[in-house]
Amino acid sequence: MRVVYTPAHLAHDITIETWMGMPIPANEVAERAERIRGALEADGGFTFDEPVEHGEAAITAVHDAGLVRFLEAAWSRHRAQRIPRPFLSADTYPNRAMFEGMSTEAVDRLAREPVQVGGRAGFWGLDSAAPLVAGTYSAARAAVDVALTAADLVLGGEPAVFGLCRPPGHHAARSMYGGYCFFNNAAIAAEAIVGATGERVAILDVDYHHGNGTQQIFWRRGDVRYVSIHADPDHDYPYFLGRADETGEGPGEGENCNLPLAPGTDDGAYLAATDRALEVIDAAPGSVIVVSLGFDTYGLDPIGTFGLTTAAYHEIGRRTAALGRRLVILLEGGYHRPSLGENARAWLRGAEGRPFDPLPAAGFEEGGAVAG
Ligand code: Q9C
Ligand code: ZN
Repeated sequence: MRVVYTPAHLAHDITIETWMGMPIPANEVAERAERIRGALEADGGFTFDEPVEHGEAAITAVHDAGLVRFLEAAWSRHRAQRIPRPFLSADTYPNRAMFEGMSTEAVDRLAREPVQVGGRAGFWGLDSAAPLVAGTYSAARAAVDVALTAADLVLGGEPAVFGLCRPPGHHAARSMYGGYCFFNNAAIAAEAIVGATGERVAILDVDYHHGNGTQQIFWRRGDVRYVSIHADPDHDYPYFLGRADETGEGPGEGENCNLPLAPGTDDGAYLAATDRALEVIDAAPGSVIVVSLGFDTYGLDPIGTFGLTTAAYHEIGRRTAALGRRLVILLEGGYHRPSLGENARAWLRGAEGRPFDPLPAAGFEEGGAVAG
């Protein structure tokens, strides 16, 4: 399988994030992508391509240009304001109750994008889990190029390509970043594929978290079917979206399918949900699936509660490919660093119909995670 990778992700050099008001060691770190690259290199069955630069038009096809401008300038504004913090995080978020009783027109007129960057980060951001540093914008742009290059390779005839995107994307909405995500790599790729083929495209999101951004972007779209398996938002981030009764509106009615699962979900229940998700995808025409692939469903993941095993990833990859559609597979989350390489290798080998044999030399320093 071909893999699109660039060391440009290293510029998004994150060591600390904030969680519920306190600094904690960052989860979405550069080591994640490097672990996966190392395992795929060691496998020998993967070849690596550098991304091709695609420019801004593919991004503004799904994102507000104001978000792009904010992210581009945010670090220089942070520096210019001499904010004594190692990364940018918002000072205020515009809770909708701040405007209670004011008309939509009044709010549009009065609640402009703030001038100071602590307010601007709240205007464009969802939460404090997406710290922004000097190299974040260039890395996020490169992740988009990784996704678009993977899509190009598939449109050129490859049956399945893996885009090693970092930072991830599925929490980023049209006009919002958050949840470690800045640009929605999968949505940008799906939009580009619709544009290039005129076909319908399906997105299968198997990250542990609901891809609120992808859902929002395609909510009214009849040509992109979004199907997501994730932790029930009654229990986990992003809390406000991801329920089964969110089915889309207008031309998108029935094109959004959420399959929330209980905390602690294991292989059996997850594979049953996978079969349901694949049925929903199979029921609409189209020849390409964009996969938002997260490994935070793994049993040892530090922020997820599910109990998936490496063997399950091999099987999910196998079943996804068995639909017979071409796959643009893009990395989202997954934070148990020692297992990421083997889990990615298992999934991708499954998608190629190859067996999975654990690499003896790749043993997980922090525990025998191969069996989960
Ligand atoms: N204790 C992705 O997986 N909350 N984003 C973290 C940590 C934010 C996850 C809480 C989770 C965002 C792409
Ligand atoms: Zn996630």
